[in-house]
Amino acid sequence: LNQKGCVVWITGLSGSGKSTLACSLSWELHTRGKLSYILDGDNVRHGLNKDLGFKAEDRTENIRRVGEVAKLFADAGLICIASLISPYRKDRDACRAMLPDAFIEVFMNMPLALCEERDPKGLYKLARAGKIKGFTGIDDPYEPPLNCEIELNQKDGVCPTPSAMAGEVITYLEDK
Ligand code: GGZ
Repeated sequence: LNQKGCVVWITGLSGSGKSTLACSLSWELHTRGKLSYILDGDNVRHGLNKDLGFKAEDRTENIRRVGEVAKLFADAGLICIASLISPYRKDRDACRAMLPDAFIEVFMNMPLALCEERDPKGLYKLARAGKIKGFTGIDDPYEPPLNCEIELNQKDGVCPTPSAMAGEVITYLEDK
């Protein structure tokens, strides 16, 4: 493999575009001959982490396990793309500590109002109606990164396209 393993950790609210960015990034890497693998919170929760819910300890354990698996992929030389809300700073930092120099934190800094308007699965609506308790951004906290490698946000109220955002990540990886 002509690549060095690493973890691209995408954090942000539900509906902020993490999974879309992960797919776009994986595709762009593929076209450049780079091998990547996506660990998506929503998918991993159907298998490896199906015993976990959304209370704080469960989210922490969810992040810890995905961090460990991501490290294995990175050790194998892949670019592992982890896309999870990962709302708690200490949990993300613990994953970073496992991978010194090979952890790239990407913050999808999209306004709650935008995520809520997109509401692809109708979960915000349910959370506002009190039918889901402890929903991130509504009645559960999201702690933004303080020192992330890449922050993606809207420009003049417009969200960049997934491929433009993937391009920003790739430029960072190439510079490294
Ligand atoms: C946040 C929730 C919740 C609660 C269900 N809070 O946008 P989605 O739907 O497809 O992805 C979200 C997913 C979050 O899983 P993660 O593993 O990324 O979360 S964490 O990092 O916090 O462990 C959302 C859905 O599950 N979902 N209930 N209460 N998101």
